[in-house]
Amino acid sequence: MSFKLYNYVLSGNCYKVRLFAGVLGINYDSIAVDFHPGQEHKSDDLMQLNPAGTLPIMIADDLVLTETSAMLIWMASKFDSDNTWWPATDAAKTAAIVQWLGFSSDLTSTIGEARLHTMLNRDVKIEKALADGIVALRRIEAQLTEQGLRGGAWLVGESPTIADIACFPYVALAPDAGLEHDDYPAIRNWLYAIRSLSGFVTMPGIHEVHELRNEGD
Ligand SMILES: N[C@@H](CCC(=O)N[C@@H](CS)C(=O)NCC(=O)O)C(=O)O
Repeated sequence: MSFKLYNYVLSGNCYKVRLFAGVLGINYDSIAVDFHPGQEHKSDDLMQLNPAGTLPIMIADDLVLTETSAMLIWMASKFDSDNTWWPATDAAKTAAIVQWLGFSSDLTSTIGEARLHTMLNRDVKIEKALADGIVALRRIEAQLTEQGLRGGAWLVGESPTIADIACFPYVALAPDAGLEHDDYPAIRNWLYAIRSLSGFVTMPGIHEVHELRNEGD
């Protein structure tokens, strides 16, 4: 196995890793964690591995990784022989990708929090989470519109990168939090492009492209 993943099926952050593994065609060892209602990610054993008490946790080679951005960089560096998902020698592109990796945390703390509220009844400041979530969606929409004017379909450059993988889950899952995609045409095209990637895997709340086709297509 390439790595071990402490995983929860409904977690958008765990899904980043599962999605990227699918696209890269990597097998891994998944350890299911009872995040809800069991709160197993706060157990002594898992807090020892990750004092932040969050999922996912990745064990890779001698590393224990607890930040999804680090996991995506590690996976791309190790398994993407074409170096397109994380073009390490291109200073401008990697810097732009890191900007979006940082932004993906904003998606967790806005749309992700609002989703925890609607799905798991978590006590959060829902109005603020939703308002900030809309700001985040508008920022992605603006970037994708600008990229589209240059003929591109992805957040950075001309091909998909780990920036797209990191931002995809909570944008795609926004309707779970009550934020629909209707007002964001560039986002809708981008979601479709990612869902069309070879090796794409789903999670509850995100459909495969073919599921939306009419019967007989
Ligand atoms: N900085 C971490 C954050 C991961 C994160 O927030 N994970 C959520 C699940 S999607 C979590 O474990 N939250 C803890 C909780 O809500 O109790 C990363 O990017 O990997």
